Amino acid sequence: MIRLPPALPTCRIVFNPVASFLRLMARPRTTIRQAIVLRATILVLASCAALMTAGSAGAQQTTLRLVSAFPENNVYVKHLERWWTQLNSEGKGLLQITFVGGPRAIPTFEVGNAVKSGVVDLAMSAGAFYTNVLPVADALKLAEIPIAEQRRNGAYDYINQVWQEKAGIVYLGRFVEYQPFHLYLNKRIDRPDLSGLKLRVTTVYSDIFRALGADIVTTAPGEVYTALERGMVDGYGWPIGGIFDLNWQTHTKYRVDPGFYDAEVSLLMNLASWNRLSAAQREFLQRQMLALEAQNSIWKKYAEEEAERQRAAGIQVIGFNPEQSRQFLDRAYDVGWAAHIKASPEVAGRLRTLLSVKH
Ligand code: 173
Repeated sequence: MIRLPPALPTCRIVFNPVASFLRLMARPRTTIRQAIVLRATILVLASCAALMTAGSAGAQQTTLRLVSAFPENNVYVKHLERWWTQLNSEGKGLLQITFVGGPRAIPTFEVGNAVKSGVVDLAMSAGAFYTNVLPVADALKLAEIPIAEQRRNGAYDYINQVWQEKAGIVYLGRFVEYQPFHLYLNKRIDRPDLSGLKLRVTTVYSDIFRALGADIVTTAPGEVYTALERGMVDGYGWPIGGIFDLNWQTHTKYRVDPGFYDAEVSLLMNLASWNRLSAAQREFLQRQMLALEAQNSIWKKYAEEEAERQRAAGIQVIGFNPEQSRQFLDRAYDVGWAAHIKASPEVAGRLRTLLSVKH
C-alpha cells in the first residue's frame, strides 16, 4: 500500500497551516503579532510542500499486502510463492509483495471482503470463495477457453469491467487452469445418482451435486479434513490435484470420473490500491502476471501426476459409461450456467457467450 509521507498527517493534525492562513487573511487588519504568525504559517506551508514532494519522489517503491484464500501448504500457494519471490527480486525499488498469510490471517470466505475494502491489496482466490461480494465470480469455473484466449476475445476486459464496477476489484489474471473438478467419495456409486449422499461443497459443485440428488454442506478447504475424519460427509468436491496437500487421501476411497468444469484460481487487487500505483508499477505488475499465466500449461502435467499419485495411494476410479458421462457433463454445464443466468441474466449471459466454445 502506498504510504503517505509522515510529514503530511503531522502537518494536518498538529497544526493546520492552510486553515490558519485563511483565518488570518479573512481578518480586516493585521497586527505585528499576526504578521509573525502569518510568516511562520507560510514557512510551515513551504516546508510541508517540500516534504510532500520529497515523500512522493521517495515513494517509488510500493509494497502490496497479499492474502490467500487457500491454506498455506496448498499447491496453488506454493506455486504463487515462487512467483512473488521472483517478482520481489526483480521489483526492488519499484514494487514488492508481502505475503500476509492464508485463512488464519483472513478466513477463506472473508477474502473477498478484505480485498474489496482494501484491508489487503492483493488476494489469491477462487471465484467460489467471494460469491458473498460478487456472486457471478463463481461462473469463471465454467470457462471452456484458456485465460490467454480470454484476453484476446474480450472476456478478460469484460470480467474486469464487471469486477471493478460491482466489487471494486481488479481481476489481474488467472494462474490455475487445466484442473478439472471431481467428486471424491467414501461410498460406492454405479451411476450419476448422488441421492442419499452428504457431500462437502462450495458453490462450484452445489448446483450439480444437488441436481443429482445429494445433500450438501459448504465448508472452506481448511475444514474438509475434519469433516471427513468425523464422518460428517460421504465425500467432497475438489480438483484433480491437491488432495494430498491436506492429507485427505487418508479418508478417500474413490474418485468419480469424468472431471467437470475447470478450477479457477486468480489474483485479485483492490481497485483503489491499483489506482494508487504509478504507470511503471502497473506495467511491471501486469508483465509479471502475464509471465505467470504463461506457465499455466504446467497444470496439465500436474493433473496427470496427481491422478497417478491417487492410484498409487489406493484411490479407486468410479467411471460412468460414455453416454452417462456425456449426459453428466452436459447437465453440469447447463445447471451451472442456469444458476448464474437466473441470478444475473445480463452479466452471466454475456460471460457465457465469451467463455464457452460453440458446440
Ligand atoms: O474449495 C473448493 O473445492 C473450491 O471451490 C475450489 C476452487 C478452485 C480450486 C480448488 C478448489
